[in-house]
Amino acid sequence: MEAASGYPLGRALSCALRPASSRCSGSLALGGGCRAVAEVRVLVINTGGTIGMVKEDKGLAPEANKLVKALKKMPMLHDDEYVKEKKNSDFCEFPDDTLVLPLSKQNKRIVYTIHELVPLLDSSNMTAHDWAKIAMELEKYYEQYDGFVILHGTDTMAYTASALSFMCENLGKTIVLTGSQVPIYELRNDGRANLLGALLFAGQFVIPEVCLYFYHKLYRGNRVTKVDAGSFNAFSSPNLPPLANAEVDITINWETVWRANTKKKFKVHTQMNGNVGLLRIFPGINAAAVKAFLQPPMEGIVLETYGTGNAPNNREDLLEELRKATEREVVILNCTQCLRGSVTSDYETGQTLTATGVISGGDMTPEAALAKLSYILSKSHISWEQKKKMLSENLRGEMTVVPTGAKICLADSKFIQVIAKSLNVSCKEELEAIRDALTPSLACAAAKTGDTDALKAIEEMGGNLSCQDYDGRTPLHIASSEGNVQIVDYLLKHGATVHAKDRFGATPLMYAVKFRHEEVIKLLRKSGAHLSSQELKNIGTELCSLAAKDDVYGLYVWYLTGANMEQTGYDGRTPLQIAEIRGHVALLDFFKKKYKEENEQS
Ligand code: ASN
Repeated sequence: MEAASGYPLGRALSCALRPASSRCSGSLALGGGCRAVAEVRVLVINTGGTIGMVKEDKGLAPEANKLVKALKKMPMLHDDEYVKEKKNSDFCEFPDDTLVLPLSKQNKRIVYTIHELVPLLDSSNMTAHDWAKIAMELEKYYEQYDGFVILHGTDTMAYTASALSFMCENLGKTIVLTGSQVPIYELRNDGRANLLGALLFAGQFVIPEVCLYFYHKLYRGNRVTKVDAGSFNAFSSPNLPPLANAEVDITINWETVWRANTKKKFKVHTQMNGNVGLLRIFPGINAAAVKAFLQPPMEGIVLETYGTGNAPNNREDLLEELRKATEREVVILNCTQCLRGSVTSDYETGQTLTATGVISGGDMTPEAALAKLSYILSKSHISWEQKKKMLSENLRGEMTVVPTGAKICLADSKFIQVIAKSLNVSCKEELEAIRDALTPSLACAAAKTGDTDALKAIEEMGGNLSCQDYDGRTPLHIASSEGNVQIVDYLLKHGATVHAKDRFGATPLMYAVKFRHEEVIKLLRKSGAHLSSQELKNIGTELCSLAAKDDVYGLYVWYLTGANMEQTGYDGRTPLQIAEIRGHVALLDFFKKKYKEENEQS
């Protein structure tokens, strides 16, 4: 039941397609409001940490209800003029505690709100219960914000980042943990720069990972460890280069960014298993102490061993305790004590340890290994064998797994080679630059023509299928406009993000609605796509206009997006009231069915 063309587009898109000169003050109006296209929303969850601490008699401690007031006085972190202007405009409500960054180089306005958890904690006091609190907050507000920042103490930030990376299942938005070594209220501090950097990443880029931003670098959260208590450069990611560097320019290492390859919606898993622990071996370790550590209720431990995963193989008493534990199905995950490197099977001492039933933790940090263990052991519906298998797999980019089988590399692409030759290019970096320049156009063209093979080839060359063209469109935007369900499905399974916004602020879902592709809308929704809260708020007039024209299908596709159909138009009437006044029988029937369906669901 594809509708006839000529339907007035959603206001955002109709505005998007108008010439730039007719747009309101150089920015795009979305819906009925005056929101600039470049406005993005970030939720900051403040859990505590030095960044918001003040010196008390007994030392530094977090102080509640102080941060927002202080930030409002910092011009680099809040533009009060902009808020005043917005408050004076007719359509925009800005709650009092709203903060706004000055306009960024990327021409975006990052509007942010701080939610303070109670009580604020020194991160040394944090437990899995606090991780669950953060995760639930993320789930609750997931659809209302474009990105998230978590303010956290540095002492256990690597543990929380690792835990959240597993607890956040099918993540599609950017989450950035940050904090500081010196309180933001002090004259010389690192809090301001860290908060600013974290907001810029969370607000401007879709990096669907739990990240950690500190001292000009964005890291994968489950790869970091705190290495310095007295430096602003407190974190290191020994086995994975940073995801991004914020130097004079921001450079993102898109090839390293982890993509979930899933079509499922975001959800959080909060029931972590607490019967886990870390055990560091040392020369002469006491077997009785190891035995005691491995007793019930312990279900899994991370064993921190020497070098490439070695332990003494002349200590039968110790090996016996480890063997007995694995036979009782206690999981023992082997990680190196070294800062950098991986567990291997190079040494006899390491192989003897493996023979006791210990599993290799590869190049995972102990923090990530502990979090992974706690996460997997909490999944009660999977078998012990399955759990062990999952521990060896790369679930969130936490470990390096060397791919098996031949991989096509950049140099294998005839197309790129021909171009490179005519441009006199020979070095790898230049080849990569050509690939990156061509990928968006090639991938969007492949999405338009429905060429899965071309998409596969681009991916195999290391091209990113979430790449954006000159107008910020991704292949998913194109496939959604085309209504090509197979390509949409392929892209979703290969890491394409449903949250990408083009230059006009429109998501793939918005295009699917615009061109009325019902099946694509359903597929995108299943993968967690949603219209932003701002867009949802402002579609009343559009819905009423469809109701006035008795356009049942037009309303139905909006309904599929999760839009609130009871919104009023500019004259205060709902689409249903308009249908009643005009006596549109088919439309009234649609509303009746919709209410019936909703009642049955609730
Ligand atoms: N003790 C502090 C904390 O972890 C350290 C910091 O944030 N720099 O909460």
